[in-house]
Amino acid sequence: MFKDFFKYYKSKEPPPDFGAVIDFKKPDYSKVRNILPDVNEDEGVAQGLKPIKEWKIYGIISKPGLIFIENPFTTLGQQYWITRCVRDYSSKPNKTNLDLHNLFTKHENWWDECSNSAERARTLLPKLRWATLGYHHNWDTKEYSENAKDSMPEDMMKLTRCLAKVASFHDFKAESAIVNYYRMNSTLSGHTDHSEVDCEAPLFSVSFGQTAIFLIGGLLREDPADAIFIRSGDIVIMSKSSRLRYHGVPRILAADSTPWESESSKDITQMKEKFSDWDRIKSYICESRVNMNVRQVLRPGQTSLDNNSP
Ligand SMILES: O=C(O)CCC(=O)C(=O)O
Repeated sequence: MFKDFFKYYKSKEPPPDFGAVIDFKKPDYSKVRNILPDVNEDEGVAQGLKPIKEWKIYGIISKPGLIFIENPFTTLGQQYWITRCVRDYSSKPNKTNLDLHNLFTKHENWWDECSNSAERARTLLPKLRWATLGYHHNWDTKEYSENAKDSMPEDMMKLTRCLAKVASFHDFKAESAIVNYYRMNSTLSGHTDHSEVDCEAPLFSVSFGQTAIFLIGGLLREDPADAIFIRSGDIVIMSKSSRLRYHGVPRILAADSTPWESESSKDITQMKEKFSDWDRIKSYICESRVNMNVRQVLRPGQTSLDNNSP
């Protein structure tokens, strides 16, 4: 049962044995296989990605349609996307879990408030749990609506279009995203993502910061699950017969490397010029994980939720 695996990996006392967790840094070819990219040319490659010929792409043999790309981002790319998630995607017009609590005036937002006062940061930083973008996911009804929709960020659309092409999905369009924010004690319980009209289109899950144990089960709660280490920059694509599998995050672990840290002083200068608050964002990510979960909502050619054709 999915929940037994969840409980096992969540447990602090006794701690779990991580020996069975799939680790793409040390691929076990009895369980995983290599996948070749569908496109090789880097023309139009999205912001912050290494040349495609350097990417390592895997599938899990028992989970057809589940694709894993091991961190294809450059150091500057990691810094760029971490900054977008922490500073930008957490603010308006996006919705967050903090909206209901009336914590800010019209002109305030979570990141600015955390940056302005160390005192306020202590209580506010851990409170952000999610932001929704594009078609806003409604957590109660689990339905999207034309009345709760904002534009998607161009950079996120471009990034996922590029990832989709590499994985042979040539007409993917990002129309909705959830950005998940995890602290070291956060979890995300088992669920399936089935609110989209088009559940044939793949779902892209891009993570940065601390490491997660990600559980991927079957189509039913009763099915067993595999555990995977997801590190900063790693991408999971859920497609085809894996699009509707149960999944969740029972545990966050301290990262064993920090691929968002620049080694060259040229990079550090470039980053400081681009993002003046990188030092604060870096402190946040040293004790957090962020995950961009990007979906297509409509069928290809469909222009609105109110119009079901074609
Ligand atoms: O954080 C993750 O890796 C998974 C997030 C997720 O499953 C979701 O947003 O539906």
